[in-house]
Parts: sequence; structure tokens; C-alpha cells
Amino acid sequence: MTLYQPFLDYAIATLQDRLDLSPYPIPAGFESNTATTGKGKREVTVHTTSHGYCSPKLRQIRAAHVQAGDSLQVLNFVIFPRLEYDLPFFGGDLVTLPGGHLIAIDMQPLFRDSPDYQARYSEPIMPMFNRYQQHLPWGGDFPEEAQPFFSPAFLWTRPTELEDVTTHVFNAFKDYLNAYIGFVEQAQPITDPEQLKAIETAQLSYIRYRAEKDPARGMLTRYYGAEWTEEYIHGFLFDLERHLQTA
Ligand code: DBV
Repeated sequence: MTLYQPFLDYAIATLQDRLDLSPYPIPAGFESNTATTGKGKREVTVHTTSHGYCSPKLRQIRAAHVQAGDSLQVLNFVIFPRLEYDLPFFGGDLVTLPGGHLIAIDMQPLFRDSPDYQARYSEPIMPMFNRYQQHLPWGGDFPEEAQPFFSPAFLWTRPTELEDVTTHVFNAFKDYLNAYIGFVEQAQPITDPEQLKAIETAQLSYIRYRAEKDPARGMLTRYYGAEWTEEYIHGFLFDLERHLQTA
């Protein structure tokens, strides 16, 4: 089973169709990785692949896809806009573990407390969110410190049925992504220096948080070691800081 491959295929095809995509470089050694865990009949191969694109308004569109049989499937898919735009991040964390499915889909705001920002980037999504929440109820238990990084349209759910993932979650992923691309199409570059500074600060704060708290760190370290995992997190998955240093 490769539960989230259709999500990834759909995302790349749709972005390619609607935006002007170019490849985003993946550092050598991080295009893919494979590890084996368990012994005898329980032996499982854990295969991780990386995918990267960019567009004139999007600095990095990237995915990490972890596949290890029916009980471990993960697609982490995030879009980081260029710093000249006040666009939110698109974030998808689609996780299937032995304990069940855990789904996070959102357009994560740069300025959560700004009414104007919410009016532009969250309110238009609320009808969609309300529609999906009927089938995908709030997933509960959610780290308090992560709150500032989520929008009011944050879809956070723990489906108990596989069928909910292949139907409602897939539809929600498609709808959120298409709405996001609509925002991208409309976005105009910011020129005000103060606003540009605020965007950079907000992007850095988000990326530092995600890199520091990456919930996959434990899993990736177990399979691929600490050195590979830290470099993967800081050199590819959440790489803005590196790029600002070398710019
Ligand atoms: N999460 C990542 C990356 C992953 C990844 C880069 C390469 O940011 C996977 C893979 N997320 C992943 C895994 C788990 C979670 C959990 C493997 C399960 C961890 C475990 O149970 O061992 C949203 N993802 C989670 C959790 C949250 C999120 C809140 C629960 C963990 C917890 O309670 O601390 N990820 C988190 C988030 C976004 C996101 C803030 C935004 C959409 O992508």
C-alpha cells in the first residue's frame, strides 16, 4: 500500500498545471534513503524520498514521503513562499502509524492575530473547513505552543477508517491546495521595507519552530541516524536559515 502517493502525484501535477514550476535542488544524499528494521518476518524496509520544486512566487515546495508498508506511511508536504509575498504557508502532515492516522492540513498564517490577514487568507477557507469538519472532527490533543502557527481553518483530525483518508482527507487536501494556488495567483509583491522585515521575521519564527519540534525527528533518527536526520531537517526540510546565511 502506498496511501499518500496519489496525494503527492496530485499536488505536483496540479502545481505544474497552474504555476510555472522549476526543480528545487535537493542536497546530495538526501534524494532518498532506505533502512531496514525488525528481524525475520517482521523485517520492514523504510523508504524515504524527497521532492522539491519552486515557482516565481514560491521559494520552496517540498515533500518528504516515508513508506514502510501498511502501518507506516507519511507524507509531509509544505510550501514556503518567497519573502516578497505575505502568503501563508501550505502545510500538510499526513501520517499513518501503527496506532492510526493523524492528519494536519492548513494554510499557516504569517500574522495570526491580524484581522486583515485573517480576512484575506482564512475567512475565504472557512466554508470549506466547515464542510470537511463534519466528516473529519477535531483531532484533540494538540501542542499548545504550536497554536500561533495555525489558522482558524486548521484541519486536524485522527480518522479511524482508512476510507476516510482516501475520500474526505484526499478531497480536503485537493481543495485546500487549489484554494492556496488561487491565493498565490493573486499575490502581489510587497515593497514596504517594514512589512518585508515582518515577513522575514515571521517566516524564520515558523521555520525555527518546525525544525526544532519536528515530530518526525525521533522516527528519522531511529532509521537513518542523527547526523543524516539533522542535516535533512536543517539542510532541506526547513532550510530558510541556511539560505539567508549564504545569500
Ligand atoms: N512532521 C514533519 C515532518 C515529518 C512529519 C517534516 C518527515 O514536520 C511527520 C516527516 N508528524 C510526522 C510524524 C508524526 C507527526 C505528528 C511521523 C507522528 C509522531 C509520533 O507520534 O511519533 C502537525 N504532526 C504530528 C503532530 C502534530 C503534527 C501536531 C503530533 C505530534 C505532537 O503531538 O507533538 N506537522 C505538525 C504541524 C504541521 C505539520 C505543526 C503543519 C501542518 O506538518
